Amino acid sequence: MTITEETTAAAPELEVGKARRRKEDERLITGRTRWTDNLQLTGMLHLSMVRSPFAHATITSIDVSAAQESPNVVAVLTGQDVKDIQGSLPCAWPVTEDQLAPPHPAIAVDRVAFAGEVVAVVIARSAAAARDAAELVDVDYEDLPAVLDLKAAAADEALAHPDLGTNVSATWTFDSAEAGTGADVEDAIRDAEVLIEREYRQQRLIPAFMEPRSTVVDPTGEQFVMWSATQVPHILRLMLAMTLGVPESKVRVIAPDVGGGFGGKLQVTPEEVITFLAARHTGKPCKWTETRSESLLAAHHGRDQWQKLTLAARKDGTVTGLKVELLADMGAYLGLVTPGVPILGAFMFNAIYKFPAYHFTCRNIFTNKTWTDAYRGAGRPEATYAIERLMDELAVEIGVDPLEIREKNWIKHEEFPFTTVCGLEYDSGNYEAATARAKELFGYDELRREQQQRRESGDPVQLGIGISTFTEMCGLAPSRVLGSLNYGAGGWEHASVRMLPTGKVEVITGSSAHGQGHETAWSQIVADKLGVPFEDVEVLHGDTQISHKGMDTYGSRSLVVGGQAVIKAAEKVIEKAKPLAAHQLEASVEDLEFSNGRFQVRGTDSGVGLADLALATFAAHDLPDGMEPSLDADATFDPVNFSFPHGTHLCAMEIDTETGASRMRSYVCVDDIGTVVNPLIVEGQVHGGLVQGIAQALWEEAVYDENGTLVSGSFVDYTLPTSADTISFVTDRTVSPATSNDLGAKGVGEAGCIASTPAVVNAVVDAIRHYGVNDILMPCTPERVWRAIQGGTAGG
Ligand code: MCN
Repeated sequence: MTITEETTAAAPELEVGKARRRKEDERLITGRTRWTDNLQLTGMLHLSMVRSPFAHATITSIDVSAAQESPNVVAVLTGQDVKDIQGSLPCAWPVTEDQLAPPHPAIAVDRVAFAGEVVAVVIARSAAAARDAAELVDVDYEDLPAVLDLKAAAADEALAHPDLGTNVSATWTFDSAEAGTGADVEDAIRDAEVLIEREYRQQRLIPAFMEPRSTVVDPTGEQFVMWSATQVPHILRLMLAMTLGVPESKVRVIAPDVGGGFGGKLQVTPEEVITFLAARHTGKPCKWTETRSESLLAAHHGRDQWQKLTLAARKDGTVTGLKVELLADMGAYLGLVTPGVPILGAFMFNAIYKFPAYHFTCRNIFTNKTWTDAYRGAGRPEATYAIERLMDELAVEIGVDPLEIREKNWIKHEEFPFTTVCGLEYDSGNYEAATARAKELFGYDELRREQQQRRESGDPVQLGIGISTFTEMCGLAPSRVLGSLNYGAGGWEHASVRMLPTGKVEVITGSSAHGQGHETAWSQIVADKLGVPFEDVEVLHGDTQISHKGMDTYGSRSLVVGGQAVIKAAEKVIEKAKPLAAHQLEASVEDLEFSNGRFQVRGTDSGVGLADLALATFAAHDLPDGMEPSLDADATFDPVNFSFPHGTHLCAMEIDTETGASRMRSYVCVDDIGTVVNPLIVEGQVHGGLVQGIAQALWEEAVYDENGTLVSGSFVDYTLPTSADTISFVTDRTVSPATSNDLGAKGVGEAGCIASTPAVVNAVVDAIRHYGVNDILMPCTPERVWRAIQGGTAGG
């Protein structure tokens, strides 16, 4: 899809639908912005963390004397020094009543549970001095048995936290028969004519955001002011207050421009707490910025699951049930939403299909590795991968085209709204339309013919076609649903819209964009709603003092929840202005209509603009009795449902069977995200998501050695793709409007990432299935593919 500002306005008079270039890009692209690490405050001190090289060890002694005497060092703090004040880092999602969780001190006190855990912090007058002195901190460790392998950990072969007595943090189940949302899966398995049993692995991934984490805390005023490269300034403020016992009113958190997060900055990090403690200890502003190696090692990781799956079906391809047994690697600690990530996936294994029986069990397991938490899609890519891989396997088993098997089982267009076997109500969708369009753009039938020819001629380069007809639940989330899942916070979002005396508009949003372009999209929404020029809208966010309420940005929630809050606030502004307009026009409010920024007396040419009313409100000389002199309004919106974007992704992969090398030949995706506010932003979101999902399929993996050392600790070994590794994607959209917000929009921030991984792996497997291959472990490296061809195994 080629999108330009000029050509794509669906309705040129409206802002929503226009491919506006992002307001924020000029400052971001030219560097004329302030990242946290650019901040220089008078007398500022710098921190360097001393980290454990051991995966599991007792700290027998720490000698900080040499570091303390090093030039320009102000202080060195160990866990012992702060053990009474550092609290335990928060986990906001106890998924079960009896969930086990070890205390999680920001600085380890007497034991470390993963390589990279902070054992001391050096505070110095320069970053270089801090780094040099950190080298001089002398820590003695006594090695403890470390448990690194997820299956070994699940069997308690060694304990990540001996005091807990087990590595199992929690076991969470959902059963459709018990929940009353469907039939009994054991019956479905017993009666199955076809059973597909598979075990898939979700490798460990690293969010690898562009801007490393950075935090500055200034304790010198009336408040502690924290700047942090975070996705969640509001949640961070609350959690800091709760963890450290500081009143919330004494903490202000500012997320300036943030260079990406992908879930990796949805966290209250040890380093943020330590920077806070250091500032409190020294009474001086303190800064910590991580190196890229620290980021890969110690910022939370994502995915890392084993999935055991049993799919029951009839011979005609009708799926009758699915049983999912997960092992999910928590790593060493529970971060903000660690235990909830696999649980989010629980509701998505049925995807777009309407089978009647479903059982899900997840065991959350501790290991001595960096803890896992949200990474783009969080739970939903894992589920989508499993079901979309299984649908291919079922198609092969009964000998039909994989698109046909999907069509047989998916929810038909006329069946919406549809309540799934998990009890979710999908409000809208059209899988037929998206698939038909994708097939056409892809040239599905021709590619299948070519595939056949290559097979028959024994071409060393084989062609595979991969399909992913995905959906996902996003727009986190109705607060009641979050409550029913034990999540510790709501899913609402807050917004304020302020008419300034000059007629310009200030929008304050509780969402906290870190690359998603909310300033532009919110301006488009408000421009339409209030009838003001796009350029006249200023969007403020990411500062708890300015946007005092908010739930921040993750779970592709900002447009469908935060954007809707903005709409509600703008509507309130219009309602507030109406009596003043009536007063000025000497008409009754019932006779007024509002459009294009003006109140008009129906059937006359008498009217007044919102800008004039804003000035009149400011002067307040002649307001109707009882009207407050303000055209500002607040709204807090709690959605009634998630939004359910979907799409059909088709991928063609060429595999050199002699070397195992793969080449992407084409990738087509037709996504349905309801109404689109800004097609250009959406295109960027889809592209970015696709690349991340494809990277999981082909390139990325966090690898530990047998001692628990992160081997893929730099970008040499953690192989992030570059633009040279990807191809031009063909994108298009269908539109089934959502019913849970006025725009009819569905989230898009994670869609590409959720959909693309199974499309690519399905294509790789499809290309070499005739060699007896039915799975390849991700990432499907040339070596794994080659081994699979040789041995017909998953390619180890
Ligand atoms: N949008 C639109 N029309 C729609 C849906 C969305 O125009 N129908 C626009 C929105 O207005 C917004 C953008 O697309 O500008 C993304 O919207 P949304 O789907 O609501 O997602 P969020 O803004 O809540 O962003 C979160 C999402 C997540 S969960 C991850 S992870 C992710 C992602 O966004 N991380 C990102 N995209 C990212 N993009 C960048 N550059 N950096 C990250 O860290």
